[in-house]
Amino acid sequence: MHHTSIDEAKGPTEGRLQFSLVNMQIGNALVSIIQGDITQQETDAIVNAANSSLLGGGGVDGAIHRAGGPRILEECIAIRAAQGGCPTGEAVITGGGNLKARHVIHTVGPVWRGGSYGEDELLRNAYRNSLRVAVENNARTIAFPCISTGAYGFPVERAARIALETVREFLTNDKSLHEVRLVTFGETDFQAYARLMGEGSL
Ligand code: AR6
Repeated sequence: MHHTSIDEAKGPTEGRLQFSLVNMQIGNALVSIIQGDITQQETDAIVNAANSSLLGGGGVDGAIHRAGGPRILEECIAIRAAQGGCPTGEAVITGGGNLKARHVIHTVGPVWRGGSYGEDELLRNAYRNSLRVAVENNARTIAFPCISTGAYGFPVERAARIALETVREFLTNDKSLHEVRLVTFGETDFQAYARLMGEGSL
């Protein structure tokens, strides 16, 4: 069942309002799309759009490490020592450091190379494996950024469709998650999700 609404929610984050759009129940979980800053989310876990080195970077990765403090990077370095980084489409977990979230799940989305190099499947894997790792660590609520759509150049609407489809598929079988929050940063990403939800694509 669809509930489509635009609400002003949660008050200002870093000087701008955070808007929430479209809440939809799938199984036991609420899927919500918001526009906001992922570092400010109070979900059990937030997902980082990392790279295979796990050593940090720009974009959302930089923002999470800045806001979360050095402990997150220390844990990433330990994971790297143990397993040699994180392959594309896989996910690893650390604590949340100074963040409100208890965990950060670091996943690596694909670099967009035109669409015929398995990018769709790799992006699907990044969402699915992040959800799996969240459940394995008893998270009930999780927030995602728009993985791969920044520095990695994945087309926004195509990525949004994959995100929604993968979340829906996962929630059809999972009974433990209570909320999956898709956090858009820019207006364009927010509107891509809004269009898809409006079409009833989820
Ligand atoms: N909250 C939510 N979303 C954000 C935030 C934030 N604070 N900051 C940026 N975004 P990107 P990628 C959005 O480039 O494409 C890094 O250097 C941003 O607007 O962060 O997966 C890594 O180390 C965009 O919609 O990730 C990798 O090397 C989305 O997050 C590489 O970039 C993803 O953009 C990964 O590239």
